[in-house]
Parts: sequence; structure tokens; C-alpha cells
Amino acid sequence: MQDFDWWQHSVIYEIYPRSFQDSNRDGIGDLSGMARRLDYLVGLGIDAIWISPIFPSPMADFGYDVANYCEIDPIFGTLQDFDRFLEEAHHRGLRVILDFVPNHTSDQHPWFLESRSSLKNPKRDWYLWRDQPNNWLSSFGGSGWEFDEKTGQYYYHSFLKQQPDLNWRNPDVKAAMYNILRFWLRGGVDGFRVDVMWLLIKDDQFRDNPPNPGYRAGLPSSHQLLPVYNSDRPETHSLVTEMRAVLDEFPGRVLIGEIYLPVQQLVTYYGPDLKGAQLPFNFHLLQCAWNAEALAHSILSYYDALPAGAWPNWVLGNHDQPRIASRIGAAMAPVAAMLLLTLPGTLTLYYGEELGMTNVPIPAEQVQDPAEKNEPGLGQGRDPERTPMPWDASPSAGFTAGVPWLPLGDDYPTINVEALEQNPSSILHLYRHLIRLRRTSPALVHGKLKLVAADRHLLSFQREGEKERFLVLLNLGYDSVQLPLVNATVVISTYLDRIAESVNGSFEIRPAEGLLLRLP
Ligand code: TEU
Ligand code: CA
Repeated sequence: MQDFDWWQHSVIYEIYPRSFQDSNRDGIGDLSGMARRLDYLVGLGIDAIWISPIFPSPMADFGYDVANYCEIDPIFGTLQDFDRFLEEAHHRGLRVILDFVPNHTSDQHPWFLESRSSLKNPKRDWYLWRDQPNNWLSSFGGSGWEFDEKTGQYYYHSFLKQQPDLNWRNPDVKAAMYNILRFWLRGGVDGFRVDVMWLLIKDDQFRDNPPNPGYRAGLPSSHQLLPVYNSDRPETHSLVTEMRAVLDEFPGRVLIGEIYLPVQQLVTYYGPDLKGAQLPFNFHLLQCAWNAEALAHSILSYYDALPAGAWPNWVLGNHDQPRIASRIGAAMAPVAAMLLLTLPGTLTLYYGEELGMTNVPIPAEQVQDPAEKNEPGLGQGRDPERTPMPWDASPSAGFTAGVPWLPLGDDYPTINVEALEQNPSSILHLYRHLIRLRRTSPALVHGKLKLVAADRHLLSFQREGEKERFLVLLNLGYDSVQLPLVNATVVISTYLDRIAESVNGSFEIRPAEGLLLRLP
């Protein structure tokens, strides 16, 4: 795979740092803990780690409210701990991607403290201040505008009022943010996942958003309006291109964008001449109904929309979305694993996906996420998918010697790394096999994607490289399916049996079974 950049043939693994491994008994994961688990990640076969924010933060939105972009929050450790982590990861051949949160800072960031101190402060224009609010809404509920007594103006916040939005039309803001990227790039980080890339710039006239005709009671209040003037503005693209140019000052780095948009708009974030994000996250699988027709449609419409030369990527979970095993059922999780790991391009896993981890119900008094606290019961809460990684069956699952910041799932005594390790047909072993296969069979990474088809509960496609040809058959139903097949060999089943079985003639795919077959 020498013809490709490292990130093109990578499996990226997202770590939510509060929940991976605690090392000092405070019940919150940290860098030293993470470093202790690097060998596990090497064993899993992943190539790169993306760490959700670890910078100093009041933690109003658990690190997505940054108070200092060039330091590490003491909860997670020190800059030295980070350097050590980076070195140990690199030593093992793992890349490290940081989370860059450019749309907003914490309201405790010195820039905002200055900005709000007076109308004349040189940093006043670093944020979005107005005499009067317009109708824009916060994603976390209520108006997006907060009145500031002292100076008598309102500031805009796409998320919490503790997360004021920066003014990306101000050249000083841009320069400061690009220098932050350089700080970490010089320090050796391999790239960035950019938070809410599609929200960075807002309409310069602050026009009101139109009502959303699709809104109905029970949806988050932010859905009342269509985000026409405060998201996906045409000016965003020049910012993305500038960020990419900063990364390109350093060899071999990757720019990933968090973008929730329909495919046609999503793919514009590759940028003119592909000089935007190398990987605008493709979230369409994690939003797709779990049936063969919808999935085939999602895969094809994304694939067809890709600009020439653009590199595909796929995601089944992240720290904002219900876990895949809860969404489709634990029995179906292995099929999702096979789907993800047989698609072309770059893949992102969310920690615990490889265990078939499910959402953990959080009792009301233990809710942490402000998205849930602000609008309870509307399904906004993200705590259930952020619970500690279960490593073993010991009290607190080997995650902490203290009290975990979020509860462990009831099933952790059986669903944990150590237990699944000992069961050769577990989903953990399936992930490991599938990830390894991508290394030994480059056709799975960059071979052509062909013949994507849905037939009742069966989703199928082929992957065709120069030397190898594969057929992927995914039974998304709970009845077996009988298929006429000529001359193929089973490479792997999600049941982890029938390896090397040769197929000729009528052939059975069991309930919720995925099969990877080699074609002649
Ligand atoms: O998420 C952006 C975003 O749009 C989320 O609000 C997401 O749609 C929602 O959580 C789904 O329930 C990013 C981060 O990933 C998220 O954790 C932050 O809270 C948010 O930005 C603000 O930085
Ligand atoms: Ca800790």
C-alpha cells in the first residue's frame, strides 16, 4: 500500500478520554491510563487514535468548551504526559489525532474574558456580539443569544452559553487558531478532527432562519428552524482550505471534519481540487435505518456523490450517537462490524464498539450531559454512549480503582475485554480478524466497490482489487437465507466458524450472519 497515505489505509479508533482508563482513582480516564492500554490497541490492529478534547476546560460540555488550546487539563495529565503518550503511541506505530474545537471557546477562555470586558476591548470582535438577537437557536436548547449585562449586548453560542462562538471573519482569530494547529503539529501530532466544521462561519447579515416545516413536538427545540443562515455557509470552504494549508506545511498529516450534512453538501468539504478536508466524516451509516435497501441506498448515494479522487470514509458510532449495538441489537452488531470493515477507504471505530458495548441507561440523578439536562427526555443525552470501557470483571471493570464518573453497564461482568478475549468466537475476535484482513488484502481497502444490492434482508456487494475479488453477504434478518452460489470460498463468517469452507451450489446464510467470500 506504498502508493497511499497512511490515513487512507487506516482504521481510526476514537477514545473518549474520560472513559477509557483511569490511573489515579478519581474515576475519570486520563493520559497515563490511556498509555497503559496502547498494547491492547496494537493487538486490536487499529492504526490511529483520535482523542476527544483533553485541553483545559471547565467541562461544561466535557472538554468541548476549551479554555486553553495549548495545554492539557490536569484531569487528564500534563503536557509531559501527553508527549510521553505520543511517543509511546508512535513507538508502536500508532498515529495520534487531536480534537480541534474552533467554532467556540469556553466562556472562561482569556479571549472571551477580554472580549466581554468592554465594547472597546481589542478582542471584542473576536466573538459574535450584537445589540439585538435574531431567531437563531442553540443546539442544546433555547435561544442561541445570551445577554451580557456589563456591556449591554448579546453574544451568540451555537451550543451552551458557556461556549461562545468565535468570529471567523476576524483575521486575528484565524491567525491565532492556525498557530494553535502549528503548535501541536510541531509537537508531532498526526492530524486533527475538527469539531462542527460546517458551523464555523455565520451569515454576515445575521438573517433570521426560516421555520422548519418538518418540526413536531418531541423533537429537540433547535429543530424548530432550518439552519440556513448559521450553518454550511459558502464562506466556510475558504477556512477549511486555509486549515488544510496549515497542515500541509508539515508532511503526512490529516484533516478530518465533523460534518452532519446531506451527502451532496457533505462532499463539498473535500474542497476545490481536494484541498479541503481529506476526510469529511461520513455519518450516513450511523443515521441510516438498519435494512438492506436503506443501507444500499446510503452506500451508493455517498459513493456516487464522491468527487473524482476523493477518499471515502465510514463511521458507525461516536461520542454523540447511540451505540450501534443498541440501535440494531446485540445479535446484529457483528454484521455491522463486517459491513464497516469491508467497505472501501478509511474507517472510524468508537471505543467499545469492538466489544459490542451497548448504551447504558443513566438514572436521572446521575445525568452528566448538559444536552440532556437542558432538554430532558428528548433523546439528546449522550451519557449512555460515554460510559467506562469494561476491561475485566473486577469491581469497576478495571477502569478505575475509584468510583467511575458514569456508571458501568450491568453486563460488564460478561461483556469485557478479558472475557471476550477468552472466547474465540466473540465480536472482539471478529473485529481483530477483520481489521487484520484489511492489512493482508489491500483489495478490501482500495479495491473497487461493485454490485451493491439489496434483496429482502440480504445486503451484498463485491470488492475487486488487482489480484483479489471478494463478495460480502450480510443477512440483516433473523431467518436463514438460501442462495445459489458458484465457486467461492468463505474467508470469514461473523460466527467465526466455516473458515475456508468452499461453496458450490446451494448455500445457507444463517440468521444475522455476515460472510466474506473470496471469488475466483
Ligand atoms: O457535536 C456537534 C453536534 O452537532 C452535536 O450536537 C451532535 O449533533 C449531537 O450531539 C447529537 O446528539 C460536536 C461534538 O462532537 C459534541 O460532543 C459537542 O457537544 C458539540 O460539537 C459542541 O462542541
Ligand atoms: Ca484519572
